[in-house]
Amino acid sequence: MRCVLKLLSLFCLFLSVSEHKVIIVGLDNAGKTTILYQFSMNEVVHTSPTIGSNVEEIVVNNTHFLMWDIGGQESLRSSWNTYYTNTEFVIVVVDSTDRERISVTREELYRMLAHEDLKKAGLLIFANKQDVKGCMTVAEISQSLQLTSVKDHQWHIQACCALTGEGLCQGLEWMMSRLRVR
Ligand SMILES: Nc1nc2c(ncn2[C@@H]2O[C@H](COP(=O)(O)OP(=O)(O)OP(=O)(O)O)[C@@H](O)[C@H]2O)c(=O)[nH]1
Ligand SMILES: [Mg+2]
Repeated sequence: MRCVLKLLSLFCLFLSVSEHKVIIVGLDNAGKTTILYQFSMNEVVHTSPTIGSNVEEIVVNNTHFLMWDIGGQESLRSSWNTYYTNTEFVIVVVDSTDRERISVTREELYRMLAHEDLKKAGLLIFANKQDVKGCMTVAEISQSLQLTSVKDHQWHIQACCALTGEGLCQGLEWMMSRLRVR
C-alpha cells in the first residue's frame, strides 16, 4: 500500500512538473483568444469578447503548456490576479495598432510584475496585428513598455500576426528555451 501511495505521489509530481501553466493577458481586443486557438487548433476562430477565461492544453515536443486566456475588458482586469498562482509564463498580448492604450498596457504590466505570485514567471510579449499597415513596431512597443527596465523577470518580445500564425511559434520557442536552461 505504501509503495502504491509513493508511486502515486511520484506520478502527481511528474504531472505537476511536466505541465507548465501559462496565462495570456492584455487589453480587450488585443487578440488573446485568437492566439490561443491558433496554438491549439492551428486555425483562426471567430471570437467574441471573453468574459472569464478559456483554457487549452498545448503540447509541443512533449512539453505540455496549460494556457489560460483571460478576458481583457477593464472590468475584468482586477480579477486577473485570481489566475496567478503557479504561473510559469505570462504572455502579454499587445494590439500593435492601439497607440492610445499602450500606456494602459504598461500600467497593467508593471502591476502584474510586482505581484508576489508572478515573481518567478517569464514574460513573453506578443506585438500582435503586425499585418496592419502603420502599426507600432517591436522597437516602439519595447520603448513604450520600458522593457529594458524589467530586470527581475526573463522577458522577450515577439512580433506576430494571430490571423496567419506568423511569429507565434517563435514565441513558444522562447518559452521552451527558458525551460531548458532551468
Ligand atoms: N488584423 C488583425 N486582426 C487580429 C489579429 N489578431 C486578432 N485580430 C482580431 O482582433 C479582434 C479581437 O480578437 P480577440 O482574440 O477576440 O481579442 P481578445 O484579446 O481575446 O479580446 P478580449 O477577449 O475582449 O479580451 C478579432 O476581430 C480578431 O479577429 C491580427 O493579428 N491581425
Ligand atoms: Mg478573448
